[in-house]
Amino acid sequence: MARYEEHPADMRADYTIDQHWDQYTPEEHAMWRALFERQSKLVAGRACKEYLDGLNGLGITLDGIPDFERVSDLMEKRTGWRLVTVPGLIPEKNFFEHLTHRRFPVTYWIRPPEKMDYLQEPDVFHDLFGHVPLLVNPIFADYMHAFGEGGLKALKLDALNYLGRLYWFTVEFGLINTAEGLRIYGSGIVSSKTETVYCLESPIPNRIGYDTLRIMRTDSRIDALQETYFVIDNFEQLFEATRPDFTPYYEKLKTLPDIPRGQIAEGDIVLHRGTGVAG
Ligand code: HBI
Ligand code: FE
Repeated sequence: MARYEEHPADMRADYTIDQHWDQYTPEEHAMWRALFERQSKLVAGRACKEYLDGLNGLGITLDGIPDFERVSDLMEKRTGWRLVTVPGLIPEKNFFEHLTHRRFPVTYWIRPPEKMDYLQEPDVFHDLFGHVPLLVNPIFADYMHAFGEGGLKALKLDALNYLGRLYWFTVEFGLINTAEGLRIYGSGIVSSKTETVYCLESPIPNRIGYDTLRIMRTDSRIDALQETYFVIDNFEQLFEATRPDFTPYYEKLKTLPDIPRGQIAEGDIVLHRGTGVAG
């Protein structure tokens, strides 16, 4: 994308830049439409109701890459959240600081065609289609705000690895039990073609009941389908679980070994014992 690379000096001290919505090319809008068309079909019947409700009514549509200011105006009315534009992954401290001010950082660039099915770093589709819809659910919006506060505390306690896992196994790869069956709320899943189906239908991964301490001990990989998913019963459970100060958790965790990715541990609430990673 020309504009940010042409003007890196545009980046402000808080790592934000301007979106320059009018400078997206027809090819970039076409990539958005291809991703939106494919993913919105896949999440129907698989993503939770709260996510699907959020996806409608925010100006995140098939038309093309949305204007972040327009989406922000609609979000702000609902839960006080706005979007800020960033060039990509930003330092943890700045990321968490934005969350504490109900600002969600969204990458401005979109993936190239050769990376349509998978990319490591979040692009505008992952952030907007994946993260933003749940930010208009009041409880999840409060969870994300609390996460920012918790993140800044974890940085001070040198416990970011533990908190990062909680973010990974809830915000990015979380599942939720509903009356209609298991559903998705994790952003990394809903923005991924393969994982949207795999996480619910494959016998390979473990599916374990939510447990904060257990999650913070669980090793994960960022470049493969998850081998373990954690399941909540509702968003209140998630918000309540993250109310307490985690300092005592971090102390206890220092005495406990990590739990390998695909392993079932003692005390797990096993909802599905995976057949183990293929191959
Ligand atoms: N930066 N732009 C951006 N988006 C993220 O999701 C993000 C980040 N920096 C750090 C970070 N996430 C992680 O530390 C959190 O997932 C915990
Ligand atoms: Fe993400």
